[in-house]
Amino acid sequence: MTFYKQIQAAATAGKKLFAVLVDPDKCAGNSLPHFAELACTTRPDFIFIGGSLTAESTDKAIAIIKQHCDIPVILFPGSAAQFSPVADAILYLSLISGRNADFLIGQHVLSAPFIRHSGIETISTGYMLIESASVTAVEYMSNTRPIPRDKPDIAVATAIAGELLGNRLIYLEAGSGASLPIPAEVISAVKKNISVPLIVGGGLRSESDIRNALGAGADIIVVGNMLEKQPEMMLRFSKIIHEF
Ligand code: 1GP
Repeated sequence: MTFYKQIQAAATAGKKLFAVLVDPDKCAGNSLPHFAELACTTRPDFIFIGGSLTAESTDKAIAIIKQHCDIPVILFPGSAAQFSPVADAILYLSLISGRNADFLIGQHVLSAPFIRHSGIETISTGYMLIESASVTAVEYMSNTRPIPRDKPDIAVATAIAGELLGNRLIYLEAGSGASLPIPAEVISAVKKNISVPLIVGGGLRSESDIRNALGAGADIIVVGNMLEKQPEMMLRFSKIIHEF
């Protein structure tokens, strides 16, 4: 079964999924093997890998993860340069909240021949940046404006457009390390208006942040920053998500 079919089946069954995010640049020293071992025992559903700006090799980071852990590794690339054929799948992200052609189609053209040649599963994803309290790395690096956090109607129209264009997932992103996560009103409004699974991430730090996102309708929860600082929270978050 493809990863997308697994995601779709889980969303249909109301079974929530957990993805931990690894930024290859923030895995200096021994932290990545330890993180991967922890993931191996905690069993999140996916390891997403990528970042807005990375200098480290994605191939190398995936190789380290795969030495220590059998959880599927899914690319969550900040640019075409982060493509790696050794990942298990790729979220083929179109930044549909923005109006920068490079992130709507440009990076895709650059990476498409490599992706096709690799044969890895490709999951088209409408990626939507929602305003947080301050400028995030993804906002700056993508040179796009996020959707205002108090305008759920714009988020809904954007998500519907993303689905109509053929995206098979919608990802509501506050930005890695965002001071404020996606408002529950935006999550629930989008969820009510789409039929593809919904990913929510960015600035989720506490159990209540995660419960709020799940309660509002997130199908997949992504946590990065918080677990870099406190990896031991992975087990707690995993329990909350899987028992929700
Ligand atoms: C960022 O949605 C992810 O792209 C995760 O964000 O690092 O803030 O958890 P955090």
